[in-house]
Amino acid sequence: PALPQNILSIQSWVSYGHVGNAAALFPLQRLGFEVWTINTVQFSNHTGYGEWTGSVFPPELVADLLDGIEARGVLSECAAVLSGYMGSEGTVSAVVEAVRRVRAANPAALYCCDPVMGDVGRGVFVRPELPDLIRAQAVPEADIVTPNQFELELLTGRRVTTLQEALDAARMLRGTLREGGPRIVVVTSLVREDAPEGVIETLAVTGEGAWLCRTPLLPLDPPRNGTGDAIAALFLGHYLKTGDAGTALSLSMSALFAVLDRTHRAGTREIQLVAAQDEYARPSRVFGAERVA
Ligand code: PXL
Repeated sequence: PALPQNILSIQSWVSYGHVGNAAALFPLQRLGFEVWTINTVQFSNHTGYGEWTGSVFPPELVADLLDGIEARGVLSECAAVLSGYMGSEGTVSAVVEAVRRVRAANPAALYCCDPVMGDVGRGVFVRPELPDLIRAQAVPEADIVTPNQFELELLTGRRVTTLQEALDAARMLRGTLREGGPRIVVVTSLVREDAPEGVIETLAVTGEGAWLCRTPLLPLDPPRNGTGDAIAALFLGHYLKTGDAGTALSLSMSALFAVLDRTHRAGTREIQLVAAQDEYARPSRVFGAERVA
């Protein structure tokens, strides 16, 4: 039997609940991947609670752990690198350096960068110097980027209120991704003026075209942290498995909807990532991805 593919995931860790690696690890394992986690922080819980305990790890830890992995002689077997929330300037450089080292061992390795910067309503919630660094250093190394609508606007300097504006901005961002890779932009949490009421959309733009996946908008208040982290992991996993962005979009959003639907019904603050485990590979309700360009 074929061995599982390996994904290096560099993100935060929380003891309680699900954000960062604690939102990415289990869905990817449940899809059959081996995940090499490097944790950039360990907090008791996500910062959305307003208080937490724990530590931010020094950025040098990323290279140190990668040294140890490399010493196992397995770096060339790394199929992809995934990064999310980056707490400091040092983490951005450390992640970019890790991507370069993985690519030196396996030139075919993909880098999926979730450019976590902020959200509609909350504004920028990372340190003010991070958006420029992510745009200048991380995005040009990426094969897949997964901004939400707010981050797409911040990365491109464009307003996005219609499907056409979303397509234009996504194509503009796509042009700044690494040459030679698949260059996929996935825009999450798209709420546009010219969409039907009561839905939330996710848009995938590649060199072949664009696909839109529409899922029911659930009343989740307060917003459920970790949702974007889970989407990036699920999309990367399904893309590695299928090699098709439209299929990966449909499967990952169908799985995510199942997680949020359970969360809504359970009424919990944390996303129901474990309870929804049977939905990752074969979602019970499939939302198709419609070709829009
Ligand atoms: O979901 C992004 C994220 C990542 N890591 C930590 C967080 C959050 C969001 O709240 O608190 C520690």
